[in-house]
Amino acid sequence: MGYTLVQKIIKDHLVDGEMAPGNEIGLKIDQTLTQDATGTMAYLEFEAMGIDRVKTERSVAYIDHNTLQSGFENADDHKYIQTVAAKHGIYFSKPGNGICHQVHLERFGKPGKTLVGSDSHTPTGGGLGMLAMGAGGLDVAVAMGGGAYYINMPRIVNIELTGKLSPWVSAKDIILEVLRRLTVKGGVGKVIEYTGDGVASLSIPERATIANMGAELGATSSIFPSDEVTRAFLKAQGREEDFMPLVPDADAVYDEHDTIDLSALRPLAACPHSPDNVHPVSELSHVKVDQVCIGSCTNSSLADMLKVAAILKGKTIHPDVSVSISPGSKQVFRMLADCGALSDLIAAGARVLECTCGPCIGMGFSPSSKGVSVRTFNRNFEGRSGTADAQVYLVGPETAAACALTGYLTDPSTLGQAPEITLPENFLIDDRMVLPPCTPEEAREAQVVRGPNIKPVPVGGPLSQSLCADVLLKVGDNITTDHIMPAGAKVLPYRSNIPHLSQFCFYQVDPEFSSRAKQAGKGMIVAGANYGQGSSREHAALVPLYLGIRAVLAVSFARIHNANLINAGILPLTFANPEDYDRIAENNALSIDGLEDITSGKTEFILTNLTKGIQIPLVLDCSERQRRILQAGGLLGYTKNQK
Ligand code: MIC
Ligand code: SF4
Repeated sequence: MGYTLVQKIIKDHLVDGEMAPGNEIGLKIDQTLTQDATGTMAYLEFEAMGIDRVKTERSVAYIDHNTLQSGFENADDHKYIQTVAAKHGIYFSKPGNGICHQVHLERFGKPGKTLVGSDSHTPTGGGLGMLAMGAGGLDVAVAMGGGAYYINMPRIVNIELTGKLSPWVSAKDIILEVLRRLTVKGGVGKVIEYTGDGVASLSIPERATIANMGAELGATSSIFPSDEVTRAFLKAQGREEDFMPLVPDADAVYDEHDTIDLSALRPLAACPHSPDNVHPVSELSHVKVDQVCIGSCTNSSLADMLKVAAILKGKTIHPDVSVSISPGSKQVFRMLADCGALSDLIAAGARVLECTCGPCIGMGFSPSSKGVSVRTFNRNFEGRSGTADAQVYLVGPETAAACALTGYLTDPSTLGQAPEITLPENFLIDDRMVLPPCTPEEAREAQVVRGPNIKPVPVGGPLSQSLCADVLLKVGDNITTDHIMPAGAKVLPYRSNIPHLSQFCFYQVDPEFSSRAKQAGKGMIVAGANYGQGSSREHAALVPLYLGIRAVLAVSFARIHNANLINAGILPLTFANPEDYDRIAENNALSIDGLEDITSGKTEFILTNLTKGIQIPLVLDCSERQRRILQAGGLLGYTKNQK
């Protein structure tokens, strides 16, 4: 039996476990990336491990999220990351060089390699045929130190692409179609492999758009073959030597299979407030638009920007619409400027922002009250834009540009002939904003600069035999890490300051949560299905830990958040019978016994609801290694014990 793409990469990187579905496997990691909003914590954790120099082939620290700098905090964090990176062998991509995923794709990604990044959209690298995965900062720190990265051996879903996209339809519409079919829970425990004759018609940035938004399916990763299109992209980036062909074996066996006929797709939009709430744009033409945002790690390539510029060229943006443009990288920005397209965008009335995440993470450009914002981004969770009652729609660049002109949600094919864009054969290569690390000799003397905003990482204590605590919060299905630990311009500057951050925990869900937790000193959270979907931010586990949360009882968990809870030493327990979710209410007093047996492999634990006088079976579904981590009170303690 032959291997699929992902099985081939796993086989080449397997250092622990067996490749049987569901088994925990440890992978050697070739490359890591961090961004600044999760990077400070990841590097504090790396320092706490006491390792001098990273052991990966390439580790890069990007600054792209926290660039508003409305106080000293972000700039201090940037300085910390720059100096800690230099000392420990990590490349540093300066603010202004671009969004981590776009720059990594352009300059560092390599087919056949593994990449772990402290950002959930790290799978963007799958567009180049890498096995690229998002993780919490602590897992990235371990990988930088040469430790394995652990995942459950995924089920492999083959999505076969046939045909060719029609004019005005883009890669974004393909992934929106996948989201419509599979939903935001549909990818959990799976890797999506794209094959079929339709693949050859997709450029690397288009494949990257699709792999990027596989994160919204909850998938472990998404991956494309590495073919002649990959070679041409790497050549245009001046690094053809990084190319290696990678295709699945002809007799590879997949766990699931689906087909998408690209020629049948029409422009789609994900409606508020979930990336899987997908409808044809043509059915939404009554929706009046206040704002259009173009960019983010999903749609900020040169081709995306050129398409938008060509649609807006010689026209004027609708008087009631405000348009932002954030190119994905310095390379994209300069090439846009050099060919005159930037001028077309400015002339049409677009507001050009720097090449960072910006509005995607609520870093400015929040919509007006109840405002409709049409974005080429990947997430439209309630409140994420910075405006609690905004209505955010996710679309491709062509649709976004059409909305900018008409002021309504507009199927771009109604505009007439689609513009043709031509991409240059060679891209503009200028890596001066990527600073190489110190040599090992220089590193001995190099100083790490820490500002006053950097506070110690909270560390959990060893697990006790029983857990008695009240339910401090009960929430429903699909709770995102943006609900648990919101981002945005006001909160993000405190990513390295957990005590300060703690006051914002769950504040859009229940503004009293943080003070109630501080008063109680300890507690549990009860949740529905897919708890912790969305970002990789380990702050969504570290802050609850700081607030005394010892266990989360849920119908099911999202992959990265589940790992982050375990790494923080918080028990992620699922209901043996999902209906038992209804038998626990907020403020109920609960007790879980038998936790001394956690490392014995016991999976079922009995919870007593002391308030209601009933018992409920719970399941701890984790590997032996994770049990030992929980026993030690988290991955930091566990890693230290192992040294
Ligand atoms: C996001 O898109 O939510 C983020 C901000 O990039 C996060 C990381 C973070 O919270 O810092 C992610 O996707 O992992
Ligand atoms: Fe940045 Fe948005 Fe991409 Fe997250 S999803 S990395 S905030 S651009």
